[in-house]
Amino acid sequence: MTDRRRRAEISGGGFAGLTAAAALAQMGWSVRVHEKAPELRTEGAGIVLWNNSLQVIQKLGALPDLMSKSMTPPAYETRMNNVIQSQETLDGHRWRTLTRPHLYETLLIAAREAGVEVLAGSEVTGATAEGVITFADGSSAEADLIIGADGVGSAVRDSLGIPLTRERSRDGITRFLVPRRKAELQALEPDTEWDNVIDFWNLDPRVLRVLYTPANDEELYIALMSPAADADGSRVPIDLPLWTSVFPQLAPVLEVAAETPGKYYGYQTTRLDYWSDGKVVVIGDAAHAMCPALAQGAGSAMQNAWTLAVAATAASDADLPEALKEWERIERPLTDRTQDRSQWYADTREMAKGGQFTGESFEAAQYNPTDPHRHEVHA
Ligand code: FAD
Ligand code: 3HM
Repeated sequence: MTDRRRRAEISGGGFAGLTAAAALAQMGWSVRVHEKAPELRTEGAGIVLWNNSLQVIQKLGALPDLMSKSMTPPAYETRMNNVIQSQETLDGHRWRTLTRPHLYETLLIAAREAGVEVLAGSEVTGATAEGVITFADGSSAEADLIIGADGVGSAVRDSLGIPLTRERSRDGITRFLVPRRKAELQALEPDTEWDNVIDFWNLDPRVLRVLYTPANDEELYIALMSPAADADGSRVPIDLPLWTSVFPQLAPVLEVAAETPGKYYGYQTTRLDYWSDGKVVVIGDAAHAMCPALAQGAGSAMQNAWTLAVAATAASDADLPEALKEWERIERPLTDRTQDRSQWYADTREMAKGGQFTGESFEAAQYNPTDPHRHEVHA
């Protein structure tokens, strides 16, 4: 029997691509994911997820897997020069901290269980609005829907010539996964709750920040922030004497970070004129790379991957290009606001004041992209 299911080809097997793939396959599509890397694994260290992405993971049936190796810290604490500015418990709100490899595995399993074919070492060179995807080996394929989920340097986006702007920030970050070393930290600073997320800011006399995020019982995610212009602060391997002089209580974990390979990542925001062209649509960092301040890059990617799958499934083949435009019209404003807010935090470093989980800064974190009534206006 011929396969009459609609076919989706996805460029990029990151968080955006795998989420879209799992969702579409569960909704009845035949899906292939092309990942250019020779092996299926993720770079990076830890990640924070909020209600918007956790709702999507739940809908995919992957929540038990995700919960098995993640945690909800007792509070999100912010310090300035080691003085506590706020301790936000976020009671009643959903959030989890975890490692990137664990999120990646969770999504990969969900995608494969839904029947997605994930091809490593398959590089996409571009796509056409009419629905042809091309590969580095010279081959091509036709699809009813093509998704560019191929990150900030998206080949799919660039092959379509979608105009974009790129805004770079003065600060950047180096990320590490290290052992928790909780007993050693506790010995150095007994009154601290070392299960908290602790955002250690120092602005004066020098801008250096450590974001301390426990990811599970064994692993800790630490992100070391400094301006790109600070050669010693942004050096990798890290300048251990410098970092321990400013954060002596973190010495046990900074020592491990100093021996761990890493890469300094400069913050940037990418904004596109439009997200789709004919049968092709871009999602995730390919569409809306953002500063990490609100911890919403992957969250927004997964949220949009889900709503895109719902919108594409509801549309007929003939209506698909228009349905993609309508999806962008409805879903994009929140992502635009999230990008703007994250960029503002990166520019102003206002997060150092703490108390950030309110109002506009908490909007994306509370969003439920799986609620069919989410855009209804209530009188
Ligand atoms: P990517 O993760 O970049 O995946 C793209 C994939 O496509 C890659 O696997 C790549 O190899 C592949 N690819 C590229 N080109 C091709 C091609 N031509 N053909 C085939 N495959 C290709 N987000 C959060 O939600 N919470 C956080 O706590 C958080 N913290 C962050 C901290 C830092 C310091 C940074 C820099 C980002 C953070 N983010 C966070 C953002 C998050 O990492 C990204 O937004 C997210 O990973 C984007 O996912 P993606 O799938 O769109 O892109
Ligand atoms: C989780 C998280 N939050 C904020 C930043 C930042 O401001 O760089 C990075 C993160 O990984």
